[in-house]
Amino acid sequence: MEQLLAPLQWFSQNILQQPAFFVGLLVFIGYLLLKKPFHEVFAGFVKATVGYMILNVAAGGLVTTFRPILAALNFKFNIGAAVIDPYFGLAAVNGMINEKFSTFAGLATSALLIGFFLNIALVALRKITKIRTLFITGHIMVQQATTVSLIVILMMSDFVGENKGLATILVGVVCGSYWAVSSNMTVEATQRLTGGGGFAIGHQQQFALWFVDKVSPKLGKKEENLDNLKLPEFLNIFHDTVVASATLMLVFFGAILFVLGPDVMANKDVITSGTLYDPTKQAFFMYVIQVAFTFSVYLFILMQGVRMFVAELTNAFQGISSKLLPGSFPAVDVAASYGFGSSSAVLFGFVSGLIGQLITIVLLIIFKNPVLIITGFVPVFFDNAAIAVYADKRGGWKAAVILSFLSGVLQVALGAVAVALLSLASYGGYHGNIDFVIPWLPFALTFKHLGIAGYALVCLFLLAIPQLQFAKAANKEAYYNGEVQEEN
Ligand code: ASC
Repeated sequence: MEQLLAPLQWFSQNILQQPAFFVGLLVFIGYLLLKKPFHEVFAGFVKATVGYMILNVAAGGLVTTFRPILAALNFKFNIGAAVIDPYFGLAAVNGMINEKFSTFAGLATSALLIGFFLNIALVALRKITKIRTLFITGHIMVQQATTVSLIVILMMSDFVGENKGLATILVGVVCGSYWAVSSNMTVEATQRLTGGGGFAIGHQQQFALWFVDKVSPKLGKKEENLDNLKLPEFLNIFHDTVVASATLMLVFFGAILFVLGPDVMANKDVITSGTLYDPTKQAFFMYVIQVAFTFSVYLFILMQGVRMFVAELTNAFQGISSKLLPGSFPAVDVAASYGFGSSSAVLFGFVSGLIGQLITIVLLIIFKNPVLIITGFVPVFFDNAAIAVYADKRGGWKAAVILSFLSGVLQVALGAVAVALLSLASYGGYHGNIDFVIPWLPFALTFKHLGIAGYALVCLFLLAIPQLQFAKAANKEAYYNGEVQEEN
């Protein structure tokens, strides 16, 4: 038995718990299955692994830059702060698991594998399950499996105890069901948007996109779309993600740092890690700009790393799914949809989502919420851009503005609830994407109050959704091949 377990343990420790090598290995296997020449298999493995390592370096940089601000906020106002962004969330959850629940370290990657295979099985059985989509966005799956790990460990602690195997299965099954079902919900909307593009969305806002596709026609007219609207020229600078994120960081962290002041930021007893402000070397004003821009530097590096391994992983997964599951829809990164909308929809979504977030943050401060919520770049940009693109297509600019604004409000208000529920304030972040407030916040509460029965209920709820979609579809054949239907 020992001998049998040793290789498994080696594999778990060296590969499964090291996402960089795990992702590299997936690409390696995918390319082998695709019968690519060996030098391409090798190159794919290197790009995926190094890309992931770059992501790790950048995530570490974000945390070290943010930690002094967290410590200072805590010292001066006795409040925590959380950036609602999946990378800050990832770092926060990993920090908490390593510190408080070390038995469960590395759970997410094994759970990811279970979830991925469950998704494959659900598509293979699509005549019964009615699921047509395979979620192949690897970096998103890592983030989501990690957040869900914490939800399961904390909310179901009575049932799970210290049992890592059990927790891994619970996380894997609910993630796999969510990946399969939520991406399947985006087929019709995405086919309509792209004119039969043949893909679905596997990202962080599938429930929102389904909702947007349903309600947008009631909010406005699709003829009055954003293409016909002129935007002020200066807004164009925000098309560049570096400019957009650096400006955003400057506004947020600049304001916070000025409120904290030079004395606290130079206090050695408060700032025990990260960069301390040194008044003899630098003006405080310049220190503030430097810190704010440093966030944007790490975000840029991070996106670069993500881009490297996502490109490889998507090719590899797509290869696997087209071999194993012909006729299924790959569920890909939401950015794939942007090119099919009005050219200014992305920017419009970002701006109205940001306004929604800012107003809600101010309200939380006025009402003395114990945690300061800070806008993160990824949800406010990618979620709300996607919402505006889909909404504009079906209900014009009015639907785009209303729905991305609403999403910004919910991201902050319910994000604050999630931070409190999961005690993440002292770790500095929460996932923040719109699906990680709805449906995941109600899911977490169901786990908390009903335990394993609640867990079963959530899985059943998820698996019932494609059945309802199928029952409602007028043309059953079109349901399977995703023919564009004007209304449903
Ligand atoms: C996310 C996330 C990213 C971006 C990227 C958008 O949610 O974690 O890195 O969105 O996938 O293309």
